[in-house]
Amino acid sequence: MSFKTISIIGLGYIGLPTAAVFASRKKKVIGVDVNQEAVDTINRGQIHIVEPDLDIVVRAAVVGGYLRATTQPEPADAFLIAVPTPFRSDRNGDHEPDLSYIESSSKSIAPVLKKGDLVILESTSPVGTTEQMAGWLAAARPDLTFPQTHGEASDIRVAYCPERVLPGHVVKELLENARVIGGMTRKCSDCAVELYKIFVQGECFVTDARTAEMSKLTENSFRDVNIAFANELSMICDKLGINVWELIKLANRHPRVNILQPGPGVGGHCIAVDPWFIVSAAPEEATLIRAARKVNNSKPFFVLKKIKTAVQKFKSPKIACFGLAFKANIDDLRESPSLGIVREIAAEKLGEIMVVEPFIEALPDVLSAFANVQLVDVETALQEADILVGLVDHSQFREMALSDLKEKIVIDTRGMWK
Ligand code: SAJ
Repeated sequence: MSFKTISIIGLGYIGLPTAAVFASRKKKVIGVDVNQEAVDTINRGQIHIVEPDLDIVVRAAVVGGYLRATTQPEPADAFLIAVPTPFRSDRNGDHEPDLSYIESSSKSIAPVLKKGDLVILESTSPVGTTEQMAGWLAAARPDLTFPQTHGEASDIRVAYCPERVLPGHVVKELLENARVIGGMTRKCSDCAVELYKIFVQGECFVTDARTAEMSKLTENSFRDVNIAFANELSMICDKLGINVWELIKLANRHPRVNILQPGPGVGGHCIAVDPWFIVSAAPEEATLIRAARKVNNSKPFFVLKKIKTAVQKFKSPKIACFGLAFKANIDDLRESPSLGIVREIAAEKLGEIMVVEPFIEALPDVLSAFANVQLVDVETALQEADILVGLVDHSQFREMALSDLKEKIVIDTRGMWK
């Protein structure tokens, strides 16, 4: 099968880089997004998200005439759906996946599907979503046949292929990472492998759609559980007066131990979300995965308590918060525990707050609304603050020379100022 035109539905953190790398292989790529502003930005050869090197690849793709964005789906040989799958809280405080974006994307491409097309779901999804998507497509196009009813003989091929790229390294990891490809039939998988081989240099491992869906959720839950272990250790060590970073370093010298790093909590839009998809599918069985989520969600409150204790030592405390991003060396503030902590100390009026975040130019709205919060540079924060709170281990913060700290209280949630 030859793929002349490839359409990517959803031009966000995954869809846009994917569209651009297909285009860089001289494929005609049609990017589809409901956000007109994003579409216009891309068509100017610019990007609406921040990711190293992505601007160069997108500009080249648009200028070369290989990538074009639109709000309306058009016919193509392959469709990749890369839209968000958020969750909504249910009555028990657990979380239900929200598949409405996948549903609306499937319904929007259904009218332009033709015999022989391939549809791939890339969005992180609960087990069974690919079959559900195929069901939506089949209901909208009774004139075409689909794998769930016609197996290998179907007109349309359907597969699930999760992305696994690390924000901040997306362009490199898209090319180099191995891919798990779960077709609804063997032919569906083979067809999807052929598509990804256009740019993927890593290995493509074939499985069924449900295993591929679970594989993505498992990878992020594995990380969440392991970070929860580190975060729990940090709270235990605080109680016992032990330096958790030294402890982890020592324990990790054991040949079969590899503990991750504690922090102020787990942020981003993947690791703090995906485990809930497993919990919601198997609530009675997923006890460890649920507990890990709770441990990680509790960590910002532990940090807040530390700050509240520290401010009591000063009449009018000045608190410097180092970092707002959800992790080191990126500008992404989404689901950031650090941002949540700063917002809380601002709302509780614990003192004058100085935020140092070299990756942003202005405070986000949730903070600029507070009169007691300012964005400052490292020097001002170090000179003026009574309390230094290390929230994000940006390289610049790690390398800071912290000599004159006599009167200051240091709360280092990342172990960067050892
Ligand atoms: N974190 C810690 N301690 C650690 C490692 C991370 O506290 O030792 C925190 C980070 O500070 C951050 C959060 O965890 O707040 C998540 O960061 P991350 O670097 O672990 O992961 P993400 O969310 O940037 O990307 C993850 C990756 N998944 C895995 O590593 C298993 C990536 O490969 C996935 O593609 C991505 O989720 C996704 O899109 O699902």
